[in-house]
Amino acid sequence: MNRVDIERIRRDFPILAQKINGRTLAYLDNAATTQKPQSVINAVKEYNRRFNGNPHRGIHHLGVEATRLYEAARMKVKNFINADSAQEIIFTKNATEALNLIAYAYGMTFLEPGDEIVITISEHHSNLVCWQQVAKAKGGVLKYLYLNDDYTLDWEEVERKITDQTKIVSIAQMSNVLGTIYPVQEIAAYAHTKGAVVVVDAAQSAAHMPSDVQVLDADFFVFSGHKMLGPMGIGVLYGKKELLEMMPPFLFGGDMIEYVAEQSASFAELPYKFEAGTPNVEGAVGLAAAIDYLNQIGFKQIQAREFELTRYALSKLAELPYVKVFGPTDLVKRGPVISFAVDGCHPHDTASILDHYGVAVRAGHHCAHPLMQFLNVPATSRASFFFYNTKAEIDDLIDGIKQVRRWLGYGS
Ligand code: C6P
Repeated sequence: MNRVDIERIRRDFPILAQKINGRTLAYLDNAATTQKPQSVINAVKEYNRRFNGNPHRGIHHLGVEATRLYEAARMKVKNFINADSAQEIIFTKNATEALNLIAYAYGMTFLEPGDEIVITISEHHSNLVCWQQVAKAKGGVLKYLYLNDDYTLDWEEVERKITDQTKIVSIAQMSNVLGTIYPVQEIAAYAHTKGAVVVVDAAQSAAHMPSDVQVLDADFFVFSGHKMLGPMGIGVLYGKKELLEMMPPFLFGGDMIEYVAEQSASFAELPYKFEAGTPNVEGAVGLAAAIDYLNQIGFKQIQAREFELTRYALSKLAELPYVKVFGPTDLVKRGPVISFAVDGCHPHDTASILDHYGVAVRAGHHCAHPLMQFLNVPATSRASFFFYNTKAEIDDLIDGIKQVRRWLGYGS
């Protein structure tokens, strides 16, 4: 991607051109949520202007159009992750709801006392607390894969923790704190030899690398639209058909039933069995437009650009002796998420002073308390990039960090 390309791309994202505190925004909080291109904004607007209706119910024109667009979005998601069938694509509110759906409908149904669930110590609370609940309710055991000093996973740890007792392995493909990319394909292959099902939390990875659920052999795969250029309030649960068919519904109500009698009900076929109530059609339409945009740029370009931005940021941060980075230095093992600490500065002070300079980063525990305990820090600051970011924005981050030190009374 050359300079002309990136300028053209940035023009697609109107929000990036604005000034914050008198300075051009450097939006480096893409792991929290990504910005939307004009095509996504337009798709949602157009849907509401011309096509809004309640899908799967209306005989009238708008109901039919809403159904057509909603199902077209499902097909687009199916192709995006190379699922075998659109029946395996369930729309949810977000990755969190998708993980809860698996925990309730699969975990609470099929786990037995003594069964084990394995996750990594870096999991987001959305992929952690629900498994704690399942383990508690069913008398199971929640086990953690701990990390090496370089913030990656040791294969011996995988072999030690995933055993014949393991029934569920649930792992983020990319850590939202460390940026570590975990070898989920290899872990899935190993977990399957032990008879476990494998859940891949792709909330952080879906926008940054190609997804192929068949190559990964993931049993479940979840992500959120808003972290991949789409709207908030729409997410995806992929599940292998035979597993989804075994599972009871998670929510009950309209659209998920086949027939209801006074004392009993039968349930709709997949995917509708898991989509109770009026769905977020405008969200699905926006997500479809986001997938079009990502495909048009292509993951080859996205990955090459993010690799270069991450390499540049890590090398610049390494020049600051008072900055510690939490995450792999090996660029092949990580994505564009960099957590760091500035010596002598609380992460919240760092983030709010950076905001003063127009640099948006996140600070806090990043919904990963057990990881913070493992790292022995209360919180970190975090910069996260997307293909529309520039080296100039990373320079703003570095200059901003130098200002943070000055504001807090350090020479440099
Ligand atoms: N992480 C972050 O700033 P939702 O909120 O459902 O869209 O995504 C939940 C989630 C699940 N797994 C991972 C790995 C995540 O990073 C997230 C969301 C955001 O890191 C918000 S806390």
